[in-house]
Amino acid sequence: MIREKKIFEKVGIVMGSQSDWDTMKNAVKILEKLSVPYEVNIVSAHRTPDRLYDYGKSAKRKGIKVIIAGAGGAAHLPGMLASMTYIPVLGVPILSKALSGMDSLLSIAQMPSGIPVGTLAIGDAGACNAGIMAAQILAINNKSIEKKVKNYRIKQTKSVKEKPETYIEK
Ligand code: RP5
Repeated sequence: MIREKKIFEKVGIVMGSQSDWDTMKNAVKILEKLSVPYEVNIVSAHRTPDRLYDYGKSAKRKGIKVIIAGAGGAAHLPGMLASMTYIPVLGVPILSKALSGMDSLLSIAQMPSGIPVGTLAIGDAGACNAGIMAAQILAINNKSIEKKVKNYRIKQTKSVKEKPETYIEK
């Protein structure tokens, strides 16, 4: 019998500000559902550059396998973290007030060649999908996470009704 190796792996969720938490908690919710270990921190590329550096340089040592970074406006956090580590970084553009998240989206997506950030959708859907994608990445080497992801998808498919509620067929 091949026993699965006990790996102390987790997802690192970071956000530029407390104000991003409402969005980023959607990543936490899905990781909880999929029983994926995670840690959460506020790290601002502009307001706490030393914390950003320390986080990027220590992430691997702490067992972080994927980073989910949410930021809004001049959203440099995901890209700067990606520049400091080989761990894959998933970027979540926060729905900013001034430009409806387009500023966040473009500043996360438009990385120079050589330093990738996997950019998700703006806002809640992006944070949720970043959580699922992080779980899918960990699932490559972890059968129990793979099973959780598969079950989640099966349940989701089953939950979609064929006809809309209150619609009366003629
Ligand atoms: C970014 O600036 C944060 O990611 C946040 O989305 C945005 C605004 O931050 P606050 O002024 O609300 O703290 O760094």
